[in-house]
Amino acid sequence: MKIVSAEFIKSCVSPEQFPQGELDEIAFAGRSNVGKSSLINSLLNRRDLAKVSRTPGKTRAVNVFRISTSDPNLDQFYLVDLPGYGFAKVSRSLRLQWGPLMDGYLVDRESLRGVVLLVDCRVVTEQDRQTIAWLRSIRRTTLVVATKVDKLKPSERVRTLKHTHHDLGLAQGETLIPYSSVTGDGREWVWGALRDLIGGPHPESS
Ligand SMILES: Nc1nc2c(ncn2[C@@H]2O[C@H](COP(=O)(O)OP(=O)(O)OP(=O)(O)O)[C@@H](O)[C@H]2O)c(=O)[nH]1
Ligand SMILES: [Mg+2]
Repeated sequence: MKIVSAEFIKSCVSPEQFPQGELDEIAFAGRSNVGKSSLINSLLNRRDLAKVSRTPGKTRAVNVFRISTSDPNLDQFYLVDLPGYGFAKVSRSLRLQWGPLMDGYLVDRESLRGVVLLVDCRVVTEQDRQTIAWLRSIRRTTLVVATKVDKLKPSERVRTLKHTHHDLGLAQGETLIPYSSVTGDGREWVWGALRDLIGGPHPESS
């Protein structure tokens, strides 16, 4: 599959700014600094389409990208880079702005086909667990991805991922996709899952 085009559409700080919803979309959520923007770039083979930073809290708005591929099942869709959660250094007023925007988006957005929730492969936080539980409660299809697996020694990889899977409270059959934006590990797996979400039956038509 080829990425035919990937372009930044807009940065939204309030719901009226979200695109009309004429295309299916997939959103990327997770703790600040976990690697959401990096994963989007890695999926698209682009170096800095989504802005990456070592300083947590880089992505502060809902950033929308329009993608088209050579895969007829995927065709055109939006990828949405969400601001991270759990970052204490942003001002209180900014945090108050983020919360409702994110909640509203994830609850109400009709064209949203699924959420990719990123967690650090080595560290699970209470907020990660709460976010998974909340996404479940609002019946959002969620794909959980463990990032930065390049930081694991091959000898500890299986054990650490098992531990992370358990810490997140995932059921036995639920997948935790290992990913590295540095090596591209997990890229095909995630694309396969996105293809199923976007190309699969839509809730309103099933
Ligand atoms: N080793 C390694 N580093 C990574 C990986 N993914 C991201 N990083 C690094 O982690 C830092 C944060 O990456 P971002 O992609 O900006 O993280 P983010 O989740 O978008 O962060 P916010 O926008 O602040 O919410 C950067 O220094 C990246 O280079 C990975 O797979 N492996
Ligand atoms: Mg980001």
